[in-house]
Amino acid sequence: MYRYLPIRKVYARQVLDSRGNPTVEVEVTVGEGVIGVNGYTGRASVPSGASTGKYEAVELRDGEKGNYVGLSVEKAVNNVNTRLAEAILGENALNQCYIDALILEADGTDNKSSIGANACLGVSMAVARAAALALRIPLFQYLGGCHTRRMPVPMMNILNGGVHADNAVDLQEFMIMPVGASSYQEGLRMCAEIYQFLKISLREKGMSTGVGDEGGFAPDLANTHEVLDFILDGIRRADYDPGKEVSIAIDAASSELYDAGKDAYYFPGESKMRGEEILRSREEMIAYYEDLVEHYPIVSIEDPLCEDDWEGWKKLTETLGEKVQLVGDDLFVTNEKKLACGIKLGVANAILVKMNQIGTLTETLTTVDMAHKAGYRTIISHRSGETEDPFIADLAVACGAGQIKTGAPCRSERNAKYNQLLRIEDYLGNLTVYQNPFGRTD
Ligand code: 2PG
Ligand code: MG
Repeated sequence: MYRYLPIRKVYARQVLDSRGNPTVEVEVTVGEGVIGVNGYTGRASVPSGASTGKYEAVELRDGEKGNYVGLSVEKAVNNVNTRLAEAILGENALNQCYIDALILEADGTDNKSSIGANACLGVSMAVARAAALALRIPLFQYLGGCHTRRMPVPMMNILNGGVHADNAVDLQEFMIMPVGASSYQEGLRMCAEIYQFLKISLREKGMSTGVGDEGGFAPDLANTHEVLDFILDGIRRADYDPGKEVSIAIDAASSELYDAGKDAYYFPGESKMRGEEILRSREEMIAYYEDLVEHYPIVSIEDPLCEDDWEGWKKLTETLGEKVQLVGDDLFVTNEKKLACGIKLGVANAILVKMNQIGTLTETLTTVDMAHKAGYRTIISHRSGETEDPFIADLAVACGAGQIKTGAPCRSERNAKYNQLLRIEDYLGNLTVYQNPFGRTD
């Protein structure tokens, strides 16, 4: 078709995310003016984290003088409409790597603090979407190629805690994975059923069924064991076999619990519920996870230790790495250099992939490639502040990641991704592959 698809227009505006905070939305128009083409406009919007890793690329916000209590992103929007537009107008949208290199050059810093990772990523995503539109192929195939057909297993967050909810649950995310399903569609149904049964169980015990930022329930439960017991109950009531058909994953998001002054992890919820201060040392944290893995069908633990504790991570990988997936989120921040360190040191065995942690599509795909080559698993992930943009659903299939983390089957910014995956599976028909990422359990 085309070899040259010029970028004709780059335009950003401020929109709202799922928490009601401003974020960047970008429209990129390509092809206008080329004979026989009237132009295609790709639109993309950028998510935002709450438990952000300290080494993430910089999300530019206006600060004190800005609107929305300082959270407005007018500077980032302006950077798209001026500096980034100038850098890429007239360039070939089909050359994503080159466009992303121009974005990096225009920013000129290591962490995108000049233009803002939110500005950079919005443009990078919108260029890809415009190119796919112009070529008239689905985004997942544009990003992944003609052999792309592996559907991800949902890592569905059905109970929220940590900084994503105002309850007493200290670990941030409790997720279910339908590893025994035979298709994505079936897996999604199983999760949605368990979600409804969990709601019934909570209601019966007089617990709140209000939801947190990612759509999971957010009751005040006494400790992790109690949370896991409720989840097991939900799985069984939905008539699934825990461990065989449905496994459990946790995101401890422990950088949020780590108290540098005390060199220990402080559990505020458990402390409140027990009426005494609960602090756990690194060794106690490792023992804590060993105990959880022994008693529950847990297959994956994300950020079990904080982002700077590489030594602890190494110990933990040696202790539990053969048994469970250990996922670096804040630890790796989707950064090629950080991941290379992890691979060299034998730390973790999987990486959580969030485009806005690094700021361009090309850098994200480079990190994913590096992980796969080293035998690390990849999980494509949303942020706790999301938008209706389902880009990561296409990205998950494109990368053949095999796992996607995008919240509960509740709140439309989460379902936008789950529903897009239904469309992709439908489109590919019975050619899709849906696999238990941890091997067969039966
Ligand atoms: C995480 C994410 C997404 P946040 O820690 O993995 O679930 O949360 O976007 O708040 O960093
Ligand atoms: Mg995380």
